[in-house]
Amino acid sequence: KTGNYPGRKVRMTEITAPKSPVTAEQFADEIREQLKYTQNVTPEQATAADVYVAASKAVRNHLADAWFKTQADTVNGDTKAVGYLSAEFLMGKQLENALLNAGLTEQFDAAVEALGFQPKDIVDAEYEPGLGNGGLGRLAACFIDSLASLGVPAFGYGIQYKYGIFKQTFDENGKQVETPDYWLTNEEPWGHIDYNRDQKVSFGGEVVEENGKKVWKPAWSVRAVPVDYLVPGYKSQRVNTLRLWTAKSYDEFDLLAFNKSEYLDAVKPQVKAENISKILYPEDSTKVGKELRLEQQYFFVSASLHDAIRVFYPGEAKPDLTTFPNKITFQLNDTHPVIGIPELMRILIDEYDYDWDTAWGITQKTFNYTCHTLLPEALEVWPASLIGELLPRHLEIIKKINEQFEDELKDKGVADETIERMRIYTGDAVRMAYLATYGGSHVNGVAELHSQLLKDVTLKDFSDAYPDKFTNVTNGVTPRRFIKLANPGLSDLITEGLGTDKWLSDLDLLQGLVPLAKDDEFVKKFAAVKQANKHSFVAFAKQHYGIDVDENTLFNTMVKRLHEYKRQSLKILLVISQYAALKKGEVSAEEILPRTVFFGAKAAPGYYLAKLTIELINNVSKVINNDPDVKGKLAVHMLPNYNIEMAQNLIPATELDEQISQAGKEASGTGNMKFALNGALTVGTLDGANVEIREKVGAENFFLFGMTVDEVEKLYADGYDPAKYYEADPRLKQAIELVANGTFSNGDRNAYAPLVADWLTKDWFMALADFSSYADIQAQIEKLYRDPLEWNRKALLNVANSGYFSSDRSMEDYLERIWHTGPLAD
Ligand code: H2P
Repeated sequence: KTGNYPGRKVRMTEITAPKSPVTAEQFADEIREQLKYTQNVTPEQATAADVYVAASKAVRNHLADAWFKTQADTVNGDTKAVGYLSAEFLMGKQLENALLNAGLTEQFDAAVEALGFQPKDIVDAEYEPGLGNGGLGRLAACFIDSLASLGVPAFGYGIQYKYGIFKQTFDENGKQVETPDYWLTNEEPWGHIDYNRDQKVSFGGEVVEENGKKVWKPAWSVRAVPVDYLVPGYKSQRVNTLRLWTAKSYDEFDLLAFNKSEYLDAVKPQVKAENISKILYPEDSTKVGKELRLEQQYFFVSASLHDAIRVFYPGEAKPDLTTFPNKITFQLNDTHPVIGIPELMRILIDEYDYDWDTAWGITQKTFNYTCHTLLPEALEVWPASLIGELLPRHLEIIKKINEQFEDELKDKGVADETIERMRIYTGDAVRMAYLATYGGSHVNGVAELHSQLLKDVTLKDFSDAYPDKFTNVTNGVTPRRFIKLANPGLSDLITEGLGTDKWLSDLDLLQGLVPLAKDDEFVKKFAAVKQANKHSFVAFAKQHYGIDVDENTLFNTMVKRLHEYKRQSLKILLVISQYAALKKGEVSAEEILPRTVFFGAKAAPGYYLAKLTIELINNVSKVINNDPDVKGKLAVHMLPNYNIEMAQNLIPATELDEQISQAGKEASGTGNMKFALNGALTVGTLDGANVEIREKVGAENFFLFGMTVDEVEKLYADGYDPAKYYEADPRLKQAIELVANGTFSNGDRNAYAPLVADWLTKDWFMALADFSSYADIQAQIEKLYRDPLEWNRKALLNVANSGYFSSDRSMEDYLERIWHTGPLAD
């Protein structure tokens, strides 16, 4: 194996797992040792939480040598590394995954049993870190898992937020309540804080000229301290690093102020510095904290770039940084880390004395940009005045980049009015997506359709001027966490069907299940696995949410961040119309198909309509679940605090998955992939990766409805009037009337008035226009569900044909199309 990548498919199934490094007895001793010397409890005193910490540390120790070796090979070898710069890494619980990848699962199970515990209780004792909002952060976590599993040297770089995404509960009125997520209150055994590899990050002040050189004199600095997480590859014997920065103050404590009894003032500098890594920003929230958010972005990016120079040029005072792009390639995960482009320019010019052109050459070669959205408002635009205040030198550099850019466009013969539209810096606005597109080598969208729309619409001018920069990499998910760990029953069945477990590192092998879809016995086994997962979820739901779920109903799920474009409101309107039909006796006894509908979604705290939608779902759920007329026929649950743990339990139990965003709005979706891989059928629109999923699994195994992108555009152009759709479909009219007349608000007609008004007069994402086709397709869904063998055959074909959606494949595509690197030599 060599590190020369181009064109080479990376497969590591031929690498055999390391021989189990310890026996169960030895592993139990290692846990005992950790209990004794680091937890300071006897095995008799130990609680599940103690054993969790001890076992985690024991596993971490097992990974240490592979981690050191990977680091050494990364620095000494000639394989370019990948730096994944991301404001979010939504990792999920670590222990089980680390055990799997270290090959220690069986030893662990036996060891903790020998200590008198149930393995599940130990695994459950872990507190899930919530350092991400949704798909974007989870994608980053899948990607670093895949890179390590492929043996590609990589660093994840981000922020160790003290508080991750808020914890969500609902009050007695069904409103979302946000409480801080104190994930670090207990001992966290995975992150190692490394005070000796800190970086200084500065802000504010002014730029002066000294001997003909620009010199930035910052006003204040914070200390960026790395917290290292191990990222073990599955059977690759490689362990990469996730380095999350935490902010500390250089002036911990002002003794003078303290001695004057100004106790609060004494800790002010500390608070100011530590605020930077205090909290993860909920996406799409209002303008609050813009300044702090920019501080966060610059903080982690500046620290990471300096860290990479430290790692790759150890001890060199005058490193030859023209080789930097051969050492590491940085992926900008959305616009959040884009300030890295002017920062690398500043480092090269101000700190290492390179001239502008050389610095620009290095910078452009170093960065690539992934866009994750089609909503213009989600592409960050910073006020230049704010950048000027916080990062005055960077603003100068951005200005100059923009000048150079405009000159370049003129040279290319681009028309003036086009250049006007493309400006990176205009008025008081700095457009980070434009800066990223110009400042890096490649730009990619995250599904075929999305990448096409980026080229045709969102970044059209750029794609016209720089067609070669644009490419697509369709997202993927890691089969280790989302099949093997989440769905052990299905994993065993797949292995049985294929006669090998190699599919876990080569997911295309799932294709081998296609012929088995013709084998009724196998399909029945598959159905039995689903039923067992439903059964387990019933217990999970009882334990975690205190709800009773009937496992003999269709499990129908919609879980994702709450956003109008994702159209949770379309789903709840359908549920209401189904409820109304049942109430009115419009559905004959034979036609009734008992369903349980699960929602899981967090709304950004400042997003009013999203929060009102949650409240509505909760209250619809209350009314339906307490109505004896529909008992056993329809149930609705809004599960609180959707997170990775819930996903791992709910997805394998789901039979029907909802991917119903307005066409042209969901960049990709990754939940859709997880559901298909776990044998759910999808009802969805032609949006994001749904398009490719449908192509792979076959149109006949996917419930398609709704307008296409072109139809949506045409309707916007013709003038969209949602009220027309309301009048035209009595099912829709009835559903909206029930919301408006107070059925779900104890008669209060005002409770949902803003939602109703929005539906009837605006409905920007056209839920009403798609309602009829969505409601119509339900008959088809229900008909198929009545034939369990056929339903499960199709579900199995979804599994068999979704191997493409492995994040290993996504990584291979990035390696080939963007990063031009590959695995470390053995
Ligand atoms: C976002 C997009 C998804 C995409 C994901 C990863 C921002 O996730 O909207 O379509 O799959 O990034 O590329 P989310 O909506 O879950 O926050």
